[in-house]
Amino acid sequence: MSQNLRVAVIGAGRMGVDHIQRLDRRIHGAEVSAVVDIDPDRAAAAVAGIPGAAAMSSVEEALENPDTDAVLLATPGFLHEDALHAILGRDLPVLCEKPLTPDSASAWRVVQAEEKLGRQRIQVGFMRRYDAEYAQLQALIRGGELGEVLMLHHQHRNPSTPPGFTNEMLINDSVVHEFDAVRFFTGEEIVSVQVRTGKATRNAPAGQQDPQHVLLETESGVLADVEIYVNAEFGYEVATQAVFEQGIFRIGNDAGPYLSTQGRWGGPVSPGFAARFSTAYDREVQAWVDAARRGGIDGPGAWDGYAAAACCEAGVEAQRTGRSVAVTLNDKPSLYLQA
Ligand code: ISE
Repeated sequence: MSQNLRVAVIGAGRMGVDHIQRLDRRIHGAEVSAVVDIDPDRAAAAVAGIPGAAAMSSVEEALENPDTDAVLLATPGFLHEDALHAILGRDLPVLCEKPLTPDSASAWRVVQAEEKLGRQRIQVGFMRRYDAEYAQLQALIRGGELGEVLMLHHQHRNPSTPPGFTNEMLINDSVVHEFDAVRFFTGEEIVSVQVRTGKATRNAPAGQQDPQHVLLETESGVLADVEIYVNAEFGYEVATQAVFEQGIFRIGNDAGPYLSTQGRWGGPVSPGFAARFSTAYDREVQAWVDAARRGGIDGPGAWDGYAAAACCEAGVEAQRTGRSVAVTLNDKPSLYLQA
């Protein structure tokens, strides 16, 4: 493809706007051709200043537009399934913000539709895979220089939660990243999830038990524990400590620059995920654009979205029952076996 990839962005909320600015200002080989939002003012505001970009109010309108080469789907997850089937129906590449869909049954229907199409058109927005340190840890695990990885300790801390953030969303919206990270690091499926709750912060809104402790096990028996703490107040911190046979590897702790002054030393903590992962998001979207121009994907696909949805389902049941819950997956279709 010699011309730019013309991208219709669906959803002009927080992530949609972030991606629109990224596509417009930092990504090579792509341009925003349309923005869809049910709120016409939001769509109009999002295209203001982007030459040639049209504001639209429905997915169908964007898909019928001859100027749409690809779609970036950034609506809430419950709207993804219908949009993904329509996009696959047009055989267009799509970068779908996480989650693929909110539950494993609908995610599986999407996997089946893509399998029927016969090529991978869906890339899922698990941006942590594009973070340089995440990639280093994956390479270390796969390369075996420190022997086998035995355990993973994850900390996922957010300063606060937006209104309406339910107890289940600690799993579905936040720990979903750890499910994907553990699968990415180890190359294995997660076989069980357990959730424990203990002493809670007084800073959580009513109905939310925060923090929570999530324990996962992979196929080969790697144990991963996750501290999910979404009202931590001090800032945004996402880190992993990997325990190997011959060493420990730590990623994600803000590693400077450190300043020493007035008898103290230290440095800033990220305020939120947009800042913490801004480079990873840029790399993710650039990789998708480059791959879409060649007719493929370059990153997590529909199978990964489906597996994460199954883990979330097990996680929410584990949260509710206090039991260890098995993750059950359908057989992996051949389309995804090399991926
Ligand atoms: C949010 O939706 C994200 O995806 C962030 O990466 C995560 O840290 C946060 O907990 C979620 O609510």
